[in-house]
Amino acid sequence: MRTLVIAALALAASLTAVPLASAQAPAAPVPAAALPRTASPPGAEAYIISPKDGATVKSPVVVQFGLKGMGVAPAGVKFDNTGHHHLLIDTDAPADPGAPLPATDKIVHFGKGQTEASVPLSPGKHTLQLLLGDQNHVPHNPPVISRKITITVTQ
Ligand SMILES: [Cu+2]
Repeated sequence: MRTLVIAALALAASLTAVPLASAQAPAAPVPAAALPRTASPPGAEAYIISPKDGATVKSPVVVQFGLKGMGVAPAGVKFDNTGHHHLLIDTDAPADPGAPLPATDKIVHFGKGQTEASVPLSPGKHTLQLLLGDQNHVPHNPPVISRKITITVTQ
């Protein structure tokens, strides 16, 4: 999978040709209400590679994040057509798509640009869904969100 992610990032980089200077984080925090939404390119898609929908797995669950048509970049880095993953655990995406995603037990940020996580889950059924966020943790417009999967965790 690493190869795919690198390829996607390289593709995004080659398509956009943004000068490196624009990759710097903003100097000061921007009030949430003033955060502009970042456009996602047509056809961009987030998906959970593993586990499969309906799978029965043991905790901790290794979740692999897939992304098509965009690249992965760490939080705080502004670069066209990139974002970082958020894993929604047993929850829906927040109703306001223009607000930065909170960090909670159910909304886990992967701000270093991780594409895989080991997630401890209690026994029973759980839902997992990926939602990409921009450098400010705000979902793109339109949102790049995966299908929600349901898994069963056993002891
Ligand atoms: Cu985030």
